[in-house]
Amino acid sequence: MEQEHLKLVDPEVYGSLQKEKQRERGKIVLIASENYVSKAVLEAQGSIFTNKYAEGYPGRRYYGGCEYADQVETLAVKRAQELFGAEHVNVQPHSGSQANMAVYFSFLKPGDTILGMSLNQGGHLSHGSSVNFSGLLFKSISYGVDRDTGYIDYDGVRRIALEHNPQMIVAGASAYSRILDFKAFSDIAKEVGAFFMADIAHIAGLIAAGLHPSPIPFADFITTTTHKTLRGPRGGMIMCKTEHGKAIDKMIFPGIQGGPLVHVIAAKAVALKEALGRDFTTYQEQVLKNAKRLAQELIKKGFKIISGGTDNHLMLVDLSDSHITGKEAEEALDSAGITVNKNAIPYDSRPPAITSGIRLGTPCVTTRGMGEEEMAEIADIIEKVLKNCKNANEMNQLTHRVKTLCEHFPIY
Ligand code: DSN
Repeated sequence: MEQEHLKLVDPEVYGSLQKEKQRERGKIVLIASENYVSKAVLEAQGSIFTNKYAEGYPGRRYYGGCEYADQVETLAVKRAQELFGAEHVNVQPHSGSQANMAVYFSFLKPGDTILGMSLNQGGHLSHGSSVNFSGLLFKSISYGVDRDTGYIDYDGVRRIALEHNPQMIVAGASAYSRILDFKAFSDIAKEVGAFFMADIAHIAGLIAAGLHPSPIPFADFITTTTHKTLRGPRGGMIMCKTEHGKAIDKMIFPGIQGGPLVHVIAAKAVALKEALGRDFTTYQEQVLKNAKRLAQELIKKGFKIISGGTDNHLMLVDLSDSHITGKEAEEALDSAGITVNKNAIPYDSRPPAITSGIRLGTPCVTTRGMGEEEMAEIADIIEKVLKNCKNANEMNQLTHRVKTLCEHFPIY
């Protein structure tokens, strides 16, 4: 029996875990930032490497007994270097936010200016939001998307950069469905003498598979999480040129973190090995095909998608003209077994806790093996849920259709 010890020692946590397993198996997850890791990644992360303290870096630790911790960290670093073509890699950040923090703290002074994408236009908290350390400790200015096209307004980015002279320009987003032009950002950064950081958390898997242009030739620093399209354990990673490596390593440890999570690093190594395999490219190609098809089907049904479609794994559905808010849509879909997140759309008139949009992504459903036909079925269910969420009979039928899909494409 799986988790027999857990069941015996802590039936409450065991119970929650069983329920979570049912939830992950029985619902269609369209949260763009989530994925299902392989059993190999799970085994590495749930391993005895959790017992080990390994402050420092391979070959220069502050504890004895680190020889196997050194092995897995070295493997993770080498694999990331090969996968992304990066000169220097740090696999110790506990999260994407800590990866970003390490970059800012290494190369900026408090009060310096960061220019990042506005949170309510698709950016991330750690790119300068006023409620986040990045906006509290640094002066933050932001760019956004063109109101009509939904695409990043690069002329606008340049104009703001020339006006404010930021020390750091950040490219990267949590809810932007188009290709990021890293060269354009890099040119602007050079023009104003700023560092350029690309946060590729959402699109790391696509970049690794060569399906989104890489920032490696253009960015001073590249940060990412390892658990989204990259399909690894929850965690962060930093890539940079060799010349910046020492400062980054020193800022991660001892600067802002203590002991690295060796079990997570082991799981990162496994996920990076998986990402180097041919199957991974096929998977990412399908992620893109599925996202395109889902967007097309929704558009056919009359939904508005910000920017008119998607080039990556996600899309933002604009519900501002419909009778339902983002929050209500999230709740209605969840009650039919489809998990999404409400999301502000650019220039949203509703507050962040309500919103006028939902964000949909295809990494999870693609990992389950679903293809374009299933995307058409999911789009149909979404449309009917949003129209008929008050009709119990209709909702029962839709819930049944979700259940059937999940049974045909089992996970774990
Ligand atoms: N919270 C993540 C997302 O859902 O996009 C970003 O870190």
